[in-house]
Amino acid sequence: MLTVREVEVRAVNAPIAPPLRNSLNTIPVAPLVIADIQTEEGPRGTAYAFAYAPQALGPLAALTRNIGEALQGRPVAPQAQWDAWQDGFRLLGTEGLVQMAISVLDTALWDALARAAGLPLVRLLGGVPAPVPAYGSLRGWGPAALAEEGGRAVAEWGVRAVKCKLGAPTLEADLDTVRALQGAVGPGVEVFVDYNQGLTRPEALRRGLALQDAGVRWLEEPLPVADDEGLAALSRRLALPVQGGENWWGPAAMQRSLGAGALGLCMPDVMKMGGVTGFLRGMAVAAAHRVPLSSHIFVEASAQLMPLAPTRHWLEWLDLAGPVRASPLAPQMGLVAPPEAPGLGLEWDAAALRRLAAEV
Ligand code: SMN
Ligand code: MG
Repeated sequence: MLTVREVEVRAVNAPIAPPLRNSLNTIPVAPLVIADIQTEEGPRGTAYAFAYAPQALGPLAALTRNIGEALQGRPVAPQAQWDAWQDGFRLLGTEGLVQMAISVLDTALWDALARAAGLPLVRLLGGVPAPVPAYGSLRGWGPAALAEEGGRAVAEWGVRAVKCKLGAPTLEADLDTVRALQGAVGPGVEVFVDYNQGLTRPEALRRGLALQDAGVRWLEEPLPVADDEGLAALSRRLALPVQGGENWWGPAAMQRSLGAGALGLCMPDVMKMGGVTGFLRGMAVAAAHRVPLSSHIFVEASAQLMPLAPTRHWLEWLDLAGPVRASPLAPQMGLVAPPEAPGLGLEWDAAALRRLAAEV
């Protein structure tokens, strides 16, 4: 049995080059919170969360530190600890930064357990480190930038699918982007599109029908995450599957959406779902509904978890921690395999962390 000695929390601004763009935002840096757990017995565990907005970096680091402090002297038992956290924060609520802090601590606990066992996490959890197909999640905006980036993703990683952001003022402009990207990646590579919750119900139907005719293969977050009714109605009208889930705050939220028939495909985010524990429980929800499950960002944890998903689909290749990671990870011939190193297989580049450290 392992016992927590100390939890250390750091923050870093990892550059995103080229910046991540969508119809609303440009994100040039990834504000990351890193949690390191030192056990009494020696093994350490590490994980990171993405704060999305610079304004959230300090508060997320502080919450993670405060929640982490209470782990001192506690056993490294993430499943039991997860239930204790969900119960303990019931009055405050476990959406938003609280769930992100729980998620990163949970994942660091799992990393410590797997390192102590000398096993990659996927093996500790009873799976095999099978390679999972990855899609290239593109960062750019507009036809020219996306065609160039999409062509590069296919050439460099051998991916058989790419995803771009849409949500231009007109449908015609969105179709121009899709056609340019399709032309650049060629007919054997699937194209997915992501609206980041930006459309109205009638516009989602209008654009969805046109994108379906254009040969797009998934329509991600056309409507706000809470609009299960609108998403379910849209899903009934389209042959093009509606994708979503990166904004679920845990397995119960996932169950509500899938139970409502909102989505044909799902993609929970390990750092919003409640870490490895929440994601494992989410996999069971997807399996019960027979809905294909993809991952959202966090390539290291996703590489360990996706082989365990009964309805595994695609791993999203969008490598936010790459600039501060020492351990290599990249798709090879379109596949991402979990490394054989113990734990998540995640080692930090100490010099990069120092250079990019944020004061929090
Ligand atoms: C996305 C969201 C947040 C960070 C990176 C990317 C996007 C996706 O919605 O699905 O990749
Ligand atoms: Mg998305």
